[in-house]
Amino acid sequence: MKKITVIGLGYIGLPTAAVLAKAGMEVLGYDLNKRVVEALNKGEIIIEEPGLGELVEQVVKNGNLRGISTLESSDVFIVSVPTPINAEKSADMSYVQKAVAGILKVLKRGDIIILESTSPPGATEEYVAKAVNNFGLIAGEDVLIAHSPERVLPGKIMTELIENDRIIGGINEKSSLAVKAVYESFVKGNIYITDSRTAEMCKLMENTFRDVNIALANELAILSENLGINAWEVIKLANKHPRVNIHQPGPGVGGHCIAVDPWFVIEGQPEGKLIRTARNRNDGMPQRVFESVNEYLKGLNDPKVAIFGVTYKPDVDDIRESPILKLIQLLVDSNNVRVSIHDPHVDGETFNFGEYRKESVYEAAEGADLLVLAVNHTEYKSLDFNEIGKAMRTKQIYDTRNFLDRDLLNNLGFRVFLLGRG
Ligand code: SAJ
Repeated sequence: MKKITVIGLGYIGLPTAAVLAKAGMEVLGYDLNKRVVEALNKGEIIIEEPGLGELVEQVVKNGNLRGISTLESSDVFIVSVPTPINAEKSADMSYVQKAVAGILKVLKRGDIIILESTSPPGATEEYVAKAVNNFGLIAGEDVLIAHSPERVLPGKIMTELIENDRIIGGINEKSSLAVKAVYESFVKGNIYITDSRTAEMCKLMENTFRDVNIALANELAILSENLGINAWEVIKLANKHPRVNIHQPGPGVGGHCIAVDPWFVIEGQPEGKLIRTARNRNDGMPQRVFESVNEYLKGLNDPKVAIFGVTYKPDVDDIRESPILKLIQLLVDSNNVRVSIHDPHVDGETFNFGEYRKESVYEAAEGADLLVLAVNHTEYKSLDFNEIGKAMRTKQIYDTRNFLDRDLLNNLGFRVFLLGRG
């Protein structure tokens, strides 16, 4: 049985550690954050992800997974630490470098190192293989190294981790084959082998593909607003074509992946113009929504807006790179509108604008002149808009996701604005 250490117990590392433990491996979970490690050793988690809590409890209880704060000798190291983006839009590889430096302290001949963190092309060679060679062991011979990008969808991680196909890009074939054997212990999808640079680029291009497509949908929404067309109707009908799949417009693209990865592709590449334009189009959406909000509040005395949802997408507790935070920042900075916020998944203490957060939808709507449906959380589908309307000063709703039942709201006396409808 192999001893595996997972470094970085976030949305990817912890689920990976748990499924490996379930597959019968002896798994150690390492994190810099002591709170995460302490929780883990009690069989608890501090993030939201369907199915994760139960599995962690089970594998900690049966002794297959344990949290550590100091790295120990191991047969396999899986690095799944964040690779955030710098102010100048390049990858911040410092967490990866720190993880690799930690591994070198306990590394021995025959070990395997897997980089799962999303990284720019060339990173596995540059930050892992080179460090191992400099340390005095031969990368690809003494220590086998590969990039295996995670591709799971937050909210569905526990099934996608097992069912999805997996790409493994070794720095040589020997590395790829050894790493393939590790993932075969729990992956039910196909496992494809390639080189590390190709694997890095695959992961980045998957998210870039989505970003560029969302940018196209957002552009359609803006043009439709200008032209007096309903973009949602266009999308519905155009998507009847067998080879067309227009994505969903919205108030912007968030999360630590799609809003970030395209920048890694064009890092140092001035020719990546299309990708750059798409990124800017999506990043511009909070400003566009902000302008519409101002338009809908025009003429009102001391207006108040209630923002429903702050996470980067529905039914998660993750606010990283959320476009809604940008929207709130614009509203707060403008100084001419009062703001209240509601989100059932986010604790007021965990984000910058927590002071504006209200516990109930009615408190958030109290005295408001516009309710902005910013995130389509499932809970928001069944709200009592009759009661919400009574709490508001002006019955206006701006649906940025085409999520709410317009006829019902109209019948309740609401004026309904829809992003993408002219
Ligand atoms: N969004 C739109 N319109 C759409 C789809 C999404 O505006 O049509 C927005 C969402 O509101 C959200 C953002 O895009 O703000 C990203 O959401 P998402 O659900 O598309 O993706 P993520 O970031 O949660 O997960 C993505 C996935 N990548 C792909 O689908 C290609 C996932 O498989 C990756 O593992 C993950 O990135 C990652 O970790 O890289």
